[in-house]
Amino acid sequence: MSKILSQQEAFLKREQLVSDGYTIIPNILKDPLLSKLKNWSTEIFNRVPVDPKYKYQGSDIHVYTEKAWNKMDIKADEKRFPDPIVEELINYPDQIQICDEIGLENLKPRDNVILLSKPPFGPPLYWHQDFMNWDHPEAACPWPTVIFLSYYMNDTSRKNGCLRIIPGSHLKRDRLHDFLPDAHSPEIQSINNLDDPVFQDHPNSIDVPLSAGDLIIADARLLHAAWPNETDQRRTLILAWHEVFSFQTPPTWWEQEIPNVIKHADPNISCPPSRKPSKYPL
Ligand SMILES: O=C(O)CCC(=O)C(=O)O
Ligand SMILES: [Fe+2]
Repeated sequence: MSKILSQQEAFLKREQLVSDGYTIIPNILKDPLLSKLKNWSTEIFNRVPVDPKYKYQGSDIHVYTEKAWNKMDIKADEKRFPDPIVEELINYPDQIQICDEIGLENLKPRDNVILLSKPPFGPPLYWHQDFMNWDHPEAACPWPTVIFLSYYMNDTSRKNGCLRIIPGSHLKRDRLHDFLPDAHSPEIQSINNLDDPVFQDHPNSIDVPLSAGDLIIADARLLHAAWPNETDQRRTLILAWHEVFSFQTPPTWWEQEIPNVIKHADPNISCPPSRKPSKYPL
């Protein structure tokens, strides 16, 4: 099988994911699956109205693999349902190959995708991070443990609401950590003023404009947001959460120090989920 990335390129992507909290591999998802996903998501968004609660995320539609769905005991509705296309995306051969080339060991998809839309002239998305285990020593891992793999269905730019990130914020404390409400909580969803600090510009933020089909991989702890959509075209994102490197085993390629809090963590420790950074990031 021929490589997608050279060894050097794959190494640099991995370094970027570890130190900046994200990496981009251009042009991974191609036709026919890209067009199929575009049409499939457009059809869903034409059918399903957005609850105003989700106005900043633009939508909140979770679609499951048939296998995951059959293990769950919930009734399908327009916002939660199974579809075989999810399996097609999660098992997309070039995506699996690229993750392997980068060295993402023990990669475990959560077997669903989240459809996030930004309708024409939709508002910005607030700053947030999506990690849910901040009280656990896992939060101190210098390597990622939870990542999203995402594709935008359209080319994105500042004009139509591209992603914004604060590189390195998955490992380093930022003043935002001290006042942001929990991601996607009623508190942040009910903000009604676009001048609120949760939307403010940040001196270290960078725009992440992408082309449709580019793969972006990011650490769940990374602070991110999105610009408003100032165009008359919908901007759609398909995001799949994955676990990676089972805690507390470091990547086989890890050469740096392993923090004591991870080395000496009780392997049976269990902590209630928390979206709020406490001790970490330092
Ligand atoms: O809309 C985007 O570009 C990002 C969405 C996101 O980060 C989220 O909904 O958690
Ligand atoms: Fe997010």
